Amino acid sequence: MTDQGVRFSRSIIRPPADSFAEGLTASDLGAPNLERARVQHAQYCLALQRLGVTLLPVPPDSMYPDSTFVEDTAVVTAHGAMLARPGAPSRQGEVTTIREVLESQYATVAEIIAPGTLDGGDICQVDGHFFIGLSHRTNEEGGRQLTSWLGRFGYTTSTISIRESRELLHLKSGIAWLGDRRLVVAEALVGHPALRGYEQLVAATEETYAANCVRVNDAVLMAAGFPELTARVSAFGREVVVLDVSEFRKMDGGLSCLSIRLP
Ligand code: CIR
Repeated sequence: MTDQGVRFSRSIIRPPADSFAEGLTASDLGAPNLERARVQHAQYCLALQRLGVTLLPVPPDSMYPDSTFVEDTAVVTAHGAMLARPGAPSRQGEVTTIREVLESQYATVAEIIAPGTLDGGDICQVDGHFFIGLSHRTNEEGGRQLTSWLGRFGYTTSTISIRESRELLHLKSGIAWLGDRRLVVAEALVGHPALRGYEQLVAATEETYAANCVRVNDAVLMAAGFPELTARVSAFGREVVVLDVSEFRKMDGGLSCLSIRLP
């Protein structure tokens, strides 16, 4: 099989909670506007639906300001789902509700256990292989547990440390799988040995944020405001859906973080 990790039928999404602006962020872009964030989130959901994806919505929960960034709470494959164990203590409780949704979709749900930590945003599937980002959220033990679980299904893994990078919170802040052996990568990851053999579309430093794009079925979702990378991805001939996610960026989140995409 080729191009695994680009076809999705369902997606878990969770609208921003009233406490959204109290979430974790290191950005200096100012406070997010909750109403605007909700509108942007609704447009994101509509885009997924238009691409043939059925939404599995989870209600917002103000106890967890970062809970709209659902991607960090799980890793899913065609063979099963694994609950993450987010590296930020304030986010660990988010997995409880996500577990219920995953259990409604999969016969069994595995989980990362302590002392492992792992954020779904650090995991990037490329065909039958997974890049595991070692970050300030995902540790080696979390990576080992995921590797061992994925190995049962014949998937392979390799690790990419982003701990030295100032601009990447998660691995997928700087890499996206477009299918057809093509990756979008941020400058910070260029030359990494794990990426050898792939065609790499490098996002210029000022467009690093747009490297967090998402191939969904026959289209690629991209953040608005990054014309150069958008034009280069469009040149591959797939539909590009440009979405404004400015309010999520203020909270260090991107396009991919807003959904857990299920094959
Ligand atoms: C956090 O710091 O955890 C959130 N404010 C942003 C998470 C973004 N998630 C992602 O990149 N996968």
